[in-house]
Amino acid sequence: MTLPEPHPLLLMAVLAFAGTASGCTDPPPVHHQVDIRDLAFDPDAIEVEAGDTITWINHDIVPHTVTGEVDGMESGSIGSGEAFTWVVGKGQVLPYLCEFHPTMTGKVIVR
Ligand SMILES: [Cu+2]
Repeated sequence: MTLPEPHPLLLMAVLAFAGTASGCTDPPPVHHQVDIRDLAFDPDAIEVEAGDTITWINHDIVPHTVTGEVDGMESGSIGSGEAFTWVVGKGQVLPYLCEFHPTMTGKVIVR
């Protein structure tokens, strides 16, 4: 005698439950993107989790920087068409600016 195949819907319910049960583990890191365009960061404020990564892409013809006060949040000059990626550390609100154009400001909000 063979066991009947489990109903596909039942299988999905079991998998969904297993997914909820393991919900206590940290979610996988998310990759975020900030576009630098027309002398501005877009979005200028971004909400992330520690461990996520953020890539700033410079779409302008002039170089920019991403300069913050926390470790490693210093891109140096990002030329036209270039990008800078940073792994989010701990902190609450991480303001940053462009050293070449200090009126260009943004902030990373770590949830
Ligand atoms: Cu700039």
